[in-house]
Amino acid sequence: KDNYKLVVVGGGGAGLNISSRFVRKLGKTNVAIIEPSEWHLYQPGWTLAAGGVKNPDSFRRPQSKLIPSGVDWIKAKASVFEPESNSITLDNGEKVKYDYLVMATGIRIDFDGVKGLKEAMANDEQVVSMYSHETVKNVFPAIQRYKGGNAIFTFPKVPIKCPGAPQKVMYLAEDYFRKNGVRDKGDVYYCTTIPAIFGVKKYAEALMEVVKKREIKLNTLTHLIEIDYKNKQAVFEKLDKPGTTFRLDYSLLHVCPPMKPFDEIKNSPLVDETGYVDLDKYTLQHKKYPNVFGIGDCTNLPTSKTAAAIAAESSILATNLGNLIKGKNPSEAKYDGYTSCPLITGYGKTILAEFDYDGKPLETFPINQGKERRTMFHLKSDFMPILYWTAFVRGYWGGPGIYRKILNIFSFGKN
Ligand code: FAD
Ligand code: UQ1
Repeated sequence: KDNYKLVVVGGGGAGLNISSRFVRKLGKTNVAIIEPSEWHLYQPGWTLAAGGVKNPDSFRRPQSKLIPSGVDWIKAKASVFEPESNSITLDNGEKVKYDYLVMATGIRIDFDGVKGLKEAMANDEQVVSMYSHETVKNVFPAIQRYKGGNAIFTFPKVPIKCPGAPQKVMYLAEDYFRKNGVRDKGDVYYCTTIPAIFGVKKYAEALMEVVKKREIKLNTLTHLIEIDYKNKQAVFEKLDKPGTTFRLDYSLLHVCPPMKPFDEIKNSPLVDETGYVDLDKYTLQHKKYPNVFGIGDCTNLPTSKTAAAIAAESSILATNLGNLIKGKNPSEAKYDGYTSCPLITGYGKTILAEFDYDGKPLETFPINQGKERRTMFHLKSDFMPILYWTAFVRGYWGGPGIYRKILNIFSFGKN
């Protein structure tokens, strides 16, 4: 078949959620998903795997079991986009045409983006990164081998997905060091390129309390540029003093690599100057091509890139694109930028950050979520994977918005 009513590019959480919703609206054989890879990765699980809480293999499932029935799986990469003629050329040379297109290709993790990173990870078992299915399994053993010295955790230049994740793994490691009697044998460093521990004031304040209490050394505006594994040193650039670099010895180095759009997307007419799909931030409709929408990490929506954001975006997109297909108003629903980051601060402790485009907290539960809580740790580690596999990828989870409205009837006196 060469023309579909709807083509979805990308079979991550965003693409599966949207194709599930639209096969129900449009019927069998009218929706196709273009996705080259055999496996779907539940990336929010990687923090738990890095902390030794769960087995990483439990976070990977075959796409063949997830792509909704009735949706045609085109197992190829989309290479060239021609939105003027509603056409996509695949990497096998075939063409696919569509009436409507949803872009959901995610963001690329760039292991080549730090000089010496790949060599260091291949040659020094104390240089690790949870940012792929293949490498996440090496993180916890490295944490277990740590016996003292500097344990360094890095945060690259933005944008990245789940901006809380690089510090969640640090808090788990630090907690592990304490529980195993090695915490006083060295220092724990968080080296981040941004000016604060977190981008939202309420949660930044809560996290600064944690950083102080746990005696973590916070280096802001500090950018990892090179790893010299032969000398067991990491090289940083100070962003407030251009041209200044310094070296830190490490005995454990956890790297969050920089991230960027995939080349096929960046080179397409669908993106803005930064290489992300150019959308109206409220309606999720493309700014130039009205029959194109976008969702998730591949977009230029100015919110934190998370699965939680995708859940909220999915119900907005379903309403607006659903309306457009029926000849109704494609701007009916408006996205407020809702996103969420369960900030794990130790084994059994989590601050559940939830906020909108303006960095205003939008908390689901009628309690102060700026506190470390055991309930929120279980929400993240036990409930979220169930919600993800049973409801989110099947297009039955559109974010907690309606529950927030109901639950907050009871939130008298909450700050
Ligand atoms: P992806 O999951 O990256 O999927 C994109 C898909 O598109 C891929 O399958 C890819 O193969 C495909 N693709 C790419 N290019 C092409 C092409 N040219 N043609 C066809 N297909 C293509 N979020 C939370 O909400 N809570 C958390 O606690 C949380 N923790 C996280 C922890 C870590 C360590 C990480 C890495 C992420 C975390 N996230 C969290 C973020 C969340 O995982 C992502 O935001 C989400 O998975 C992105 O989904 P996506 O569908 O946009 O992209
Ligand atoms: C969420 O919806 C989601 O995606 C399914 C996540 O990723 C796994 C999350 O981490 C969070 C916190 C949410 C938001 C859900 C609730 C109940 C607050």
